[in-house]
Amino acid sequence: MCGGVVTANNGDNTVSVFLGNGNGTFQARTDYETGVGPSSVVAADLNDDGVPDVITGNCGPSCGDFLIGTNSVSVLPGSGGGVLGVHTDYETGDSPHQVVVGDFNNEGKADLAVGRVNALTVSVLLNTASTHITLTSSPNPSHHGQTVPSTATVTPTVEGAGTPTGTVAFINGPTILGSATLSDGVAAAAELNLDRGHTRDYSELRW
Ligand SMILES: [Ca+2]
Ligand SMILES: [Ca+2]
Repeated sequence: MCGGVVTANNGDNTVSVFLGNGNGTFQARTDYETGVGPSSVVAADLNDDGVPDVITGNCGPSCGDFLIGTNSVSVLPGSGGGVLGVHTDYETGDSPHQVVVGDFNNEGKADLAVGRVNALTVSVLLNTASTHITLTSSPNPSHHGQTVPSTATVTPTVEGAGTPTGTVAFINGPTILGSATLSDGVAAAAELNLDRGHTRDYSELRW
């Protein structure tokens, strides 16, 4: 991929993606639906999967008589090659005209700041994307001294957030029992030895 251009199409409720050919020319556009009335657009990787996502500000008549927006921002997750997924809309309050991206609470995830024209206000939308972890072990319950293979499945809580990567640490209180690297969102731990008295899945899990 050689860069590209994305436009906000206020009257059509879409964005258009024009992929570059690397020589200053572009391929034919592909349109993707947004919330009502996109009036500004920016591209940034919000879900940290290495692929740019597209964000639009959807400003209504308060930003211009001809605008039809609904006071929201739309987020369209990128899946690579300029392809965008289904938009998710977030309410912003009146006149959300321009959107910028930055980590405004300095915790490692990109957030949005929206300049609201009539309100003379900047509204910040913090990135709350997270993961859900399911842990299975067998045999369960186990006997003292018996090794217990365990598997952690990590899924994103936000649609289109991509497959989690990293390392899962299986812990019991302050004790790390083992660890495993995620592959397609699944970490299969080496067989773990549990102390006497543990009869169920471990009480904590970090990744
Ligand atoms: Ca992304
Ligand atoms: Ca942040």
